Order: sequence, then structure tokens, then C-alpha cells
Amino acid sequence: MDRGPYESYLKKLTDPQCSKSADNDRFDCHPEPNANPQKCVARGCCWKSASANFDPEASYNVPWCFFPSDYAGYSTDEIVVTSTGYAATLTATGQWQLPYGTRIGLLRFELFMPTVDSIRFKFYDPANKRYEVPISTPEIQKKAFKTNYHIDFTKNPFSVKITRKSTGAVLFDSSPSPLIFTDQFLLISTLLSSSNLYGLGEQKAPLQKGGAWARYSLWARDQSPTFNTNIYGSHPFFLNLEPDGKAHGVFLLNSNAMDVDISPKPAVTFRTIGGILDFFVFLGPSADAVISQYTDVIGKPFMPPYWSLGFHLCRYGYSDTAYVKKIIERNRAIGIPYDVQWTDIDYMDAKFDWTYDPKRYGDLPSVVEDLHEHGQKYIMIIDPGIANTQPGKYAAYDEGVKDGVFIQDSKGNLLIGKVWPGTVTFPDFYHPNATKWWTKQAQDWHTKVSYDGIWIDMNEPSNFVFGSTVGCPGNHLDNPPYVPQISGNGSLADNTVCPSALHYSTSHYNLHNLYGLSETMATASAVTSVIKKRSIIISRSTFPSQGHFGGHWTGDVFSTWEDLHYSIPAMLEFGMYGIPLVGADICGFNHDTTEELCTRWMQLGAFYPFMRNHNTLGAPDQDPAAFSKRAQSIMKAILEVRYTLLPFLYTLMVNSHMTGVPAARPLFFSFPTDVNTFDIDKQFMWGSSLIISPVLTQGAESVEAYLPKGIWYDLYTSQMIGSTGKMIGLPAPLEKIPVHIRGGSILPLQAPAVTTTLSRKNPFGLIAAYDVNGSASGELFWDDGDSLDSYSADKFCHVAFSAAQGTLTSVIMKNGYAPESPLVITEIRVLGVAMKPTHAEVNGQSAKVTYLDHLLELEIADFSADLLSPLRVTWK
Ligand code: MIG
Repeated sequence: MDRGPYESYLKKLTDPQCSKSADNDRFDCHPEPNANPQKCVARGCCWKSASANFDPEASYNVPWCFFPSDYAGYSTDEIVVTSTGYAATLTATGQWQLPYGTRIGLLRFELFMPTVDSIRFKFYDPANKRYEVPISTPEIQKKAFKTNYHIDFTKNPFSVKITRKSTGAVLFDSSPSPLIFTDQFLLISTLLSSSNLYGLGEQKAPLQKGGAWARYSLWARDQSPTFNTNIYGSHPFFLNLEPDGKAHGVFLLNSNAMDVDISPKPAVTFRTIGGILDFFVFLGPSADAVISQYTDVIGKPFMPPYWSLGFHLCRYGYSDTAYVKKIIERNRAIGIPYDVQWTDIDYMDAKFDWTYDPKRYGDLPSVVEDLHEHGQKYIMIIDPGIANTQPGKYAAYDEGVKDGVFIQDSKGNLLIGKVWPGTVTFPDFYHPNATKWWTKQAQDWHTKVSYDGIWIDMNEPSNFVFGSTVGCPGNHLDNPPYVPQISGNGSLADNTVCPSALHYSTSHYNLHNLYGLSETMATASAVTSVIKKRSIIISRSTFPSQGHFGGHWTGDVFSTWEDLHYSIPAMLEFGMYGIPLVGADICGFNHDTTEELCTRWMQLGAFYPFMRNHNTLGAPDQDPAAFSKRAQSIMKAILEVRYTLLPFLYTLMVNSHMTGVPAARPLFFSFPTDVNTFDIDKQFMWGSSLIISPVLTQGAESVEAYLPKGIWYDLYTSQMIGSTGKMIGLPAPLEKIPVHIRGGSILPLQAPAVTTTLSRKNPFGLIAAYDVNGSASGELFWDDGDSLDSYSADKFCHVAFSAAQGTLTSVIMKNGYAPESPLVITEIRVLGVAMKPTHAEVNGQSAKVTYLDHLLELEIADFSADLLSPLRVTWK
């Protein structure tokens, strides 16, 4: 027996530096599988079993090999005050024994204090320029005069600590684990101020991610959402609640493959394999403010066209246009509100981008024309892989070769992968010629098929062969010394392009997680210049900034009740990532849905900001008209509810565009001091005004829902519930998804129609729902719904409503849009009116009053007023 390591293992056990060995104090020194005492001690780390039981279901458990408290790190002699904050030069200290290359001996640390509520700090190599993420962030020129945070440092080892001045809450503290910086292994930990932690996607996971040991790894992958795996997008951003309900956010601007470890200390560790450590901390103090500050850095959400908030219908497997036409017609025939028809790769000629099959899809242009004649829109899928098998005959490929826009292998030859059309090249969307080339394809295609938006799939990028048709060279980028805990047998190249492949500016190793974002940017730019109106680009892979250019659907979810539930946290987390236009495949993508599941999913999906029913190849149809009369009428009814609420949803999307705050949000955004809301991901809100409590279980006819303290009104019956903040059983027969209006809200509504083209011409109405004090307020944003410059050129209207006692009034805050025909309001409902009025006037003219005693509901009708003029409604 080799006694050497064993002895040092025993010595290590008694080492006082290992005494910090309580489970929760540990930081992992052997993140790879199969740690053992010998390997651990060889790293200079402590080995000890855990007190907690091993949880086989968890993505990660208490490490048995962990850093001693004096592990090698960095130190500094001096921290200098600069014109923008602080700076220091850090020197590597201690004995370095980890097998991840040599440390960078000298690091530069810089901390910037750009605003009263935000901080940025970086650790980088001053001697060698390293890769940095190419997203544009605000330039920092000065230091805020006043800040809401304190900054403290320790010099040896170096650590940075940021606290909230008003409460002392910890916002960032890098002291609990060593700082590590080698070429391909960078590690830093931070303490959290509570275990209420959100973000760190994209993952199939509960909304609230703190409390237990967990590891979320980020490396874009074509992978159906499954627990404990990396999937399509990468968002190294978290939101953390402080003990008093204030919120802060932390963003690591790094696009390399990484692990994010969560421990119950509570702490978070970032372990990335490239780039630099570039952090932003946002002080909120509300969750809304955190997202607003985060989107100040990564970009505000783009403004979607009005029609994109309508219902979208799609499937994989429309074998020909006869099939597509049958679907369009049968859903029109039953009066389904329905704005957009999509087609999947079925339409393509041999699966080549920017082509359609002349036999099966020969009349696609006239199908699209027919949609347009019916006030509907058309969106088709485009995949990034460009077939290389028809050189000289396929413009997208020939022109791309000429412009040099394709990714190359490490030797400078075209990298060839394999996707739907067979062998392909992959565009480097960051190449300086790429957007022009892509725009030309989008332009030429538009002359054939006048699409209204683009769906971009497979952009992780997905590749059916490992790395390329000839594999990967296996250099230090293909096989780095440490690979995060990703799917694919520990290989970064699995199901994608070789990390060693070359983009114009750097390696695929660095840009992989940005592939979807870069394609979204190029596609949004192309479509904008082709269509010259607002459009939508819906992407599968995403990175911070995505929301500035497009939206997201959550990929290949399963037709299961479980995935119905997990679509809610998925939608909510994307709201926090600044991508409010998001939704899951309604009725489920993989496998066969059932009528009951699809009905429940249509009801929940009616409250996704992006509402699309989509299905996989070979599964039975799941468009509304495919089901029984009863299911059809339930689906139609909830779509009519959505279309009625669209002015409100649109107003929320305008707010998102202007401030970043998401439209669909977790309850805790509106109830930050109510701890009962912190873990809720089976319910959610629209703005601060509607709470949606869907049925997520087969056979259920009621929902146990949490209603925070306050007054709530059933959206359909107006029935009032006064809640003290508790779980309440809500009846929910198949006909109904419970939705409640929060007392204090005024919602703008519009009569529904089969398209938004028509519904936008219908009269408006208001629901004013009184709070305990008998008052309510709300607002409406309105514009032509699809001009590019509505918000940049102030061509919109903003109306603010308020109601109290016997009066409801509006103020025209902005009047920058003049509709072709006046917008009329013809109906007002006021909920929570305690005394029966007998008379009402609208702008001085009497109107019809109906009062429903048992509901305390007042209806004012039989009038018509201009919505864009100040409104004065009184009743007594
Ligand atoms: O490998 O285009 O997530 O929505 O229907 C499958 C066919 C490729 C994956 C997408 C899905 C789409 C499908 N695509």
C-alpha cells in the first residue's frame, strides 16, 4: 500500500485549516466526479465526509474535497482610489496544486461606481489581452457622487465585499473561497444575503434555486428541457432577496462554459473556463428596479408588434400546403382568435434555408397572401446550417463562401457539420460581412414569400456529428483541463461545433454561448431592413441582450403535466433575463398530448406573453379545431379572454420596452415582504394587477392557490375575495383557469375578434377594481402597433386612469399617435362599489347604470367617449 498520500491525508484531516469543515462552509476543490482522498490531498485540499446524506436526485452534493481556509489566492499591498472607483494589482500567493494550468501571476482589479445603485468590477490579465464578451454595455466615465453601497476590501488574501448602506445586507462578498485565475480555469465565490435565489438559467428547474446544494452548468445545447442539464441558453445572472425583502442582482459578463454552484451557506460559486471575471451588481432595491438596472446594461427589451401578442399556431409535420390550408381553414371556421400561422422545416426544399419545396409547398406564396388578406401573419423557421452540397447552385452558400462568413476549422478550412439538409457550414454571425450577407438572403426570400417574422432554431448551434464531419483536433480548446458539468460525456464538442473552430474574431470556445444571440442580432437587423416594420425573431438559444433584439420559446418540452408546470418558472426567469416575449410550446412538443392536458395548456398559454401552440413530427394534431366541441369552445373562450386583455398586455410590453420590467412576473415582485410568495412557481402575475392560478394536475377541478393579502376579484364573475394572505381553494372546472384582478387596478380592455387586425378596431372598456380604500389606477399605451419608431419618435399615446369614490377620470399623458378613426370607449365596470348608485354621467352626459348588489359591481354602459380625450365619469 502506498502510505505516502494516506499519511498526508491523515495529516490534512487534523490540519487546523481544514477545521472549517461544516458542510455549509465548504467550497469544492475537486469539482470533477470521482474525487478520492489521494487526489484531493495532491491538490492541497481537505478531505472529509459530509454530515448530510448524499442526495442521488441532486445535481450536486456537499463536496468531500474542499479548500482549506488558507488556500492559495491573490493578495495586494495597496488599493488605489481612481476617478471611477478603485483599482489594485494582485499577486498570486501560496502553493498552487490544482491541475488546471498555471496561474496568472499578476492580475489587475478595477472597480467602477457608475451609478448610485450599480457597481461593475473586473479581474483581468494586464499583460495579455484576453477574450471579452462582445455585447455593448454603457461606457463608464465617472464615479457616482453618492452611492447606496459600501465597498470593503481585504488585502491578503484579496477579497471584495459590497454591502447595502441602509441595512448592511451583503450584496457581494468574495471572501469565502479562494480566487483562482488561470488561462482556462477561473473561480470566484460570493456570499448571498439569503437562500432566496433566482436566475442562473436556462434550466428546467423550480423558480427558486437556493437553499440546497445544486450545480447549474451553462453551455448552450440542443437538449429537451430535463432536470439538472444544460439546455439552450446561458444567463449568468441571479437575483437574490435580502432578509427584509429588498432585492439585488449579480451578473457575470462571461460567455465561456461554466458551472454555477449553489450552497446553503448561502453562497454561489462561478467556475468558468475562459474570458475574464467581469461582474455587475445591481442594488434594486425592488425586483423591478434590479431588472431595470440589469437591462440598462444588457439593453432594454425590443418593442414587439401588436399582432405578435395574438395566438400563434404551428407544428412540425405539415407535409404540404394542403395540410397547412386545412388547419388554417378549420380554425377560422370555428372562430378561433388567431393571428399567426407558422411553418416548420417541412416547407423547405430538401431542408435548405431560404427555399421552399416546389411540389409540396409550391403555392406557399399564395397561402401567405391569403393569411394577409385575412389580417393574419406568417412566420417560418430558418436554421443556421447552410448546405454545402450544391455549390454553384445555392446562393446562400455561394455568396457566403464569397463573403467569407462561415466558421472555419482550426486550420482555416471551412468547418463542415451535419444538420437537416445534410452536410452544412455554419455562419459566423459576428463576421463583419455576415449581416449584409444574411440580409441579402432575407431580402431575396421576402420577394418570394412575404413573411412577417422569423423563427430561428438549432442555434446552439446544434450539430448531428461531434464537432465536425471529421471530429475535432483535440487541442487545449477542445479538451480543456476542466470541463463544467455538462451533458455530452464531458465533451464540449458533443452535439455542436468544435470549440477549436475559428470565428472571425476568436474561437468557438469563446463564442459558443453567443451563437443564438449573434444570429438573433443579424436576423433582426435583416428583417427590419426588409420589412421596415416591427417584427419578431424567436430564438431557441439565448444570451444576455437577446431581449433587445428578439424573444424566446422554451424549446422541446414534453406533453406532460410536469412540463406544463415547469413552463411557468421558465417563462418567469426569462422575464428576469430581460426577455419578456417568451412562452412554451402550448400542449407540449414531444409526445402526444391529451385533450385535457391541451385544454389546460391553452388556458395557461393564454397568459404566456408569447402564445404559440406547437407540436412535434408524428404526434396527433393539437390545434384547437382538432378537439371535441367542448374543448374547442373552452379554447376559444380563453383566447377571447386573452384578446380582451390585449390592451393591458400591450401596455405591459411597452413598460417592459421602456424600463425592462417583465410583463409576466413572479408574485414576489409585487409582494416582496410576503415570504409565502418567495417559492411560488405554480402561479404568476401580469404586471401587478392579475394573478393567474392554473390547473396543473390531471383531473383536478379546483386549485389550491395563494392569494396575497388584499382584495381580489374573479376576472369572470367579479366575485370578491378578501385574503389575509393564505392558500384558498378556487373552483376550476375544465371550463375555467382561475384569474383574479388585484384590488387597486384599472385594466384597459377591448372587445375581442378573430385577429388583432380586427380587434384593434373594436370599442374599448375599463375594469376598475377597488382596493380596501376604494380606489384604483391603471394606464394604457397605444400606437399603430407596428411602426419601428413609435417609441423612439414619441408616436404613441399614454393614458393614465384613476378612480376613487364616485369618480373615474383619465389624464392624457402623451398624445403622439392619431388613429385613423377615433378610439371609443363604451363600457366601464367598477368592482367593489359599496353603495348602489342610481345615476351616472360620462363627460357630463348621462349613461346607463346597472348595479349588481351581490357583487358590489357597477356597470356603466350605453355611452361612447373618445379614449384619447380626458374622461370624466361620475356616479352617485
Ligand atoms: O431537431 O424544426 O425545437 O421546435 O419543431 C429538431 C424541427 C429541430 C427543434 C425545435 C422544434 C422544431 C424542430 N427542431
